[in-house]
Formats: sequence, C-alpha cells, structure tokens
Amino acid sequence: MFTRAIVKPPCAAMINGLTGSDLGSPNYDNALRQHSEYVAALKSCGLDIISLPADENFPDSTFVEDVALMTPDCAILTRPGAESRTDEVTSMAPVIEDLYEAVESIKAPGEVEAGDIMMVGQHFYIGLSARTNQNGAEQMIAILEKYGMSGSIVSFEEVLHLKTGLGYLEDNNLLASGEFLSKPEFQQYNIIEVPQDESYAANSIWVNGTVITPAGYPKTKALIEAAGYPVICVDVSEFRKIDGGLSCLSLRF
Ligand code: CIR
Repeated sequence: MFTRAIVKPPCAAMINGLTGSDLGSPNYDNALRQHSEYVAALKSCGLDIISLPADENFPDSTFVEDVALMTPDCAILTRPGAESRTDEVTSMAPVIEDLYEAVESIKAPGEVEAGDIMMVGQHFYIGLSARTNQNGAEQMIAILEKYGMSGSIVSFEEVLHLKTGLGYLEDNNLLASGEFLSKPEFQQYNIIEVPQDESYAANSIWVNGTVITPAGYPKTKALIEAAGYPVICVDVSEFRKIDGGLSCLSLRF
C-alpha cells in the first residue's frame, strides 16, 4: 500500500516540454486543471499529497517520477538522460532527504529516468532507453541489491520509457502493449493486452487497489474492470502532448 505521493504542478514553460509527438502544444490552463483532477484522484485512493512548487526553470519538471525511485527501503535519486532535465534532481534531493533515512544516487556516466523502472514487489525491471543507459541500470541494480531487492535489465525500442508501454497492477496482473506483449520476461504475468489504438493507456497506475487510467480509452478501462479493479479515469491529454503519462506525474510511496 502507498500512503503518500509527491507531485509538482506544471509550470507555464511546460509548453516547451520535450516531445517527439505531433499533437501540438499543451494548453497550460487546461494542464493545471487536469493536474488538480489527477491529484484529487490520488487523494481519493487514500494518499497524502506533498505538492512541490512549480519550477519554471524546467519545462518537464511536472514529471516527477523520472527523478527518483522510491522503494520501501531507500530512495534513489536518478540522473536523467535528457540534458534539459538532469538538474531537476537538485531541487528534488532535499525533499527526498527529508522523507527517507537512506538516500542513494546515480552518478555519471550513469543515466537513469525512473519512468524506465517498473516495480514488481521486491524486483525492479529497468528499461534501457534513450534516457537510461547500461551504466545507470547497473548502478541501480547494485543499489537495489545493497538493500535486499533485485533488478533486471529490459531492452526495448518503440517507446520513450519502459512504463510508456507497461503498467503493473499488482496481483500478477500486467498491462502491456506493443513490443512488450511478447517479451519472454513478462510471460509469467497475467498480461492484459492493451489494444494498439489505445496504447497510451498502458501507462495506468495501481493505487491501493484502484487503477487510475487516462480518460478516453474505453476498451482498456473495460479490460481493467473485467480484471476486478475499480477504475478512476483522469484526463491527462495536455501532458500526453509532451509525451507524459499518468505514472510520470507522481512519486508514490
Ligand atoms: C520528457 O520527454 O522527458 C517529458 N516531456 C515526458 C516525460 C514523461 N515521463 C515518463 O514517461 N516517465
């Protein structure tokens, strides 16, 4: 169970956030409203919210998930592979150090964005991407092992982050789309196949028994409900325009 979440509202500069999509520029006012609705959904799942001030220096800083990995035993500050995001960690560090006794960090030349890390109990799948390199993944695994946890490396090609295409829903249930459907390491799970035309909804999050999923993906919603979960839909379309998903908008712990 999670008790808390860290969030950071989008800054006005989010309209200049990194993106490989052609969905147009986000509307900042809509993004602020959507972010509030997202926070309300987290609260309704029982989480206390730590809301940090928006940071105009970093257009992508609302995607707090990428800068730290929160485990039950330690927190690990990452070293984002996107140059414009590397220093987001500086403002997050004191917040995390107040919350955790054990805080570790990824060092150069390692690069990790925690959107590439999926937690399944005590095990963490770490995707190699344009943002997370082999050195960073190996450092991450060594830190996890130091605290009695484990990690393994996953390669993929088609999406930005590992969790762009995967969402672990606990109870052995795994939402998966595209290239992840056939990866041998995930065949041990009950795979809930996200239809290709709804692949964005693979990035849904389990929060204390409820699944929060992006609004506008009815087939995926029905599949998650059929698996036995209550579902809350939240519109995050403004964040999608800069390649962000539901999971990226919070650190849950
Ligand atoms: C970026 O490219 O870094 C942001 N525009 C989106 C980050 C999304 N984060 C995530 O998937 N974990």
